[in-house]
Amino acid sequence: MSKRKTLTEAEFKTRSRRSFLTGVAGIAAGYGGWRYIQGDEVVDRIPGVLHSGHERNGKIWQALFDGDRLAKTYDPSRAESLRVNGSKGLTNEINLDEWTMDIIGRSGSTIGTHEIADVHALPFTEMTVEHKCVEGWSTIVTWGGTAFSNLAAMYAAEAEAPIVDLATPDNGYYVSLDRDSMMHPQTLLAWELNGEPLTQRHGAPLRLVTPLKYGIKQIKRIGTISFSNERGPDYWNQRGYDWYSGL
Ligand SMILES: Nc1nc2c(c(=O)[nH]1)N[C@H]1C(S)=C(S)[C@@H](COP(=O)(O)O)O[C@H]1N2
Ligand SMILES: [Mo]
Repeated sequence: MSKRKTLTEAEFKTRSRRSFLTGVAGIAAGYGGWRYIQGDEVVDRIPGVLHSGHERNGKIWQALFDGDRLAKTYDPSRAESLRVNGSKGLTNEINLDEWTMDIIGRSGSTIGTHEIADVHALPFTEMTVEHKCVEGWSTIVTWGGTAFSNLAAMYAAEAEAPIVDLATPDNGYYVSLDRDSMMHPQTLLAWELNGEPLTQRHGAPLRLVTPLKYGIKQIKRIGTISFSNERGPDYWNQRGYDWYSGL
């Protein structure tokens, strides 16, 4: 029996309201609204009126999140090559043989350190999904790696924490995600792209892939994973994008 929830009327209205709000924002932006937006208070470089829309969308998506929902998957023959987009935290090449990843518990202390071989030993999954960027482009690609939940199972007690924060080794890029999204079966720690080992610019040796969120959350070159009770710093949220960034 499917556990998928049927939308109640109230939830359906909420969802319609979201489309309505998106529409209003579009009209406001198009119809001479630019001056109004420009004059509005600027929050983190994004005009306040747009920022509040982003936050509202984020809250609504989170309320509607259904852990059973899967991102659409495609036949692997549909996979295309992926552009490199975003290089924060990736400015230097690293020695992949020396890479290790630290796991930090809620107390703030390191509770584990892994070499890539530890991660490669976990069950392997491949999936062909659409990678979507907030800039408005998308590409169908095949990712290979292991479900984050397999790593989390090694830290069962700490993995009860509601938030997971991830950062590059140099802290140049960092994201914060809700536990439900991290434990979703399509959220992978990935080391392959279209059947090949990841290149450094695509995040080698290990990146996050989570097709129910925009690319901004899919951090390349993971250096630390922290279980937390509170949302940690999030690079694009600090610059005005909604924290949840759901799809
Ligand atoms: N470390 C790091 N990860 C990152 C970014 C970045 O700038 N630095 N950009 C993000 C964005 S906006 C996108 S769309 C994807 C792009 O992944 P790709 O370069 O493999 O296409 O990486 C995400 N992860
Ligand atoms: Mo992106």
